[in-house]
Amino acid sequence: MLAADFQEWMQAHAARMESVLDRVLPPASQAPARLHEAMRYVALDGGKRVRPLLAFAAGGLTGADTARVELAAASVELIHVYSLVHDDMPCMDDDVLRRGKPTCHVAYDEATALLVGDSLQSMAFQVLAQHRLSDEPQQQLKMLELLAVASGSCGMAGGQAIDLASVGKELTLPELELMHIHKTGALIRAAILLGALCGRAMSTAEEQALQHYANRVGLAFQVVDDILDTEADTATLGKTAGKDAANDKPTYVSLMGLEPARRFAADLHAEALAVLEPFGDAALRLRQLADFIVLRKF
Ligand code: GRG
Repeated sequence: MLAADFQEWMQAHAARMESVLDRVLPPASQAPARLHEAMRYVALDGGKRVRPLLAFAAGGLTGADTARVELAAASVELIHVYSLVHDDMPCMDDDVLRRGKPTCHVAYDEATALLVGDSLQSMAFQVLAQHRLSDEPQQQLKMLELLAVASGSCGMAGGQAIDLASVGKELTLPELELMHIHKTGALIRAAILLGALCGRAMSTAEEQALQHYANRVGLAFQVVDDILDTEADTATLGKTAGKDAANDKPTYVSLMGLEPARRFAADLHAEALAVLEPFGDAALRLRQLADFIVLRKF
């Protein structure tokens, strides 16, 4: 059971993300209108906003100005939405439903979906570069580099390549973990680090602890995603359930079985909470987000 004040915090920050995205995305009336309308269709009014919430919580840890964190958080969400749009395309996962709505290439067309993803990706870096997000220019450059590495071939796009190559194959657990550390984990880690980097400089020990937390919640997110894919229904998920098995994709559930996968998620959760101990009360929201990631039903 999530605390009422945490639920309020999540709603308030998700609403804040919505208004920042609304502000940074070009209006649907601006030419090329169809492309801008489609970008707004996929980015607004949907999703759990887990990555932005993690960025806000990590920013809280370093006393960051929320007006800065919201832009860093938006840049990560823009990359995430681009990845969903491309992932749903016929050349990849070929899906028709995302966030409870027809996918971009279904609502528009394939060429538009490709351009929507490209444009959202560029916009993410535009947002990071256009505004002052840290008092230290070097720190801001580090943020740009972090997001670029996390989304590129050594991060999310690389993880997607491993994923596409693994269809119908037997992977070992370490191979599956490597895939997810890239595909899902890299962007979750970037969200947490970008949020924190908007604030005061961290000690090496603090940064290591935060990275450790990020790695554990990133993996827990994926294990739970695999469990939900087998257990939840399409209406609850807002995306097609049972896709992994239908596509013969290796998952934590297919490799370990349902109960061991649940125990693995619980172990990752416990480890994520343990590494936050030195931060004390300042890490409350990060702790609650770890709970949410593991307990969520969608
Ligand atoms: C196309 C370069 C490229 C990468 C795609 C992240 C990804 C790689 C594809 C998304 C497909 C997918 C189902 C991945 C597994 C876990 C995941 C990232 C789920 C979607 O994230 P949520 O649950 O989605 O945070 P919402 O809609 O809530 O934001």
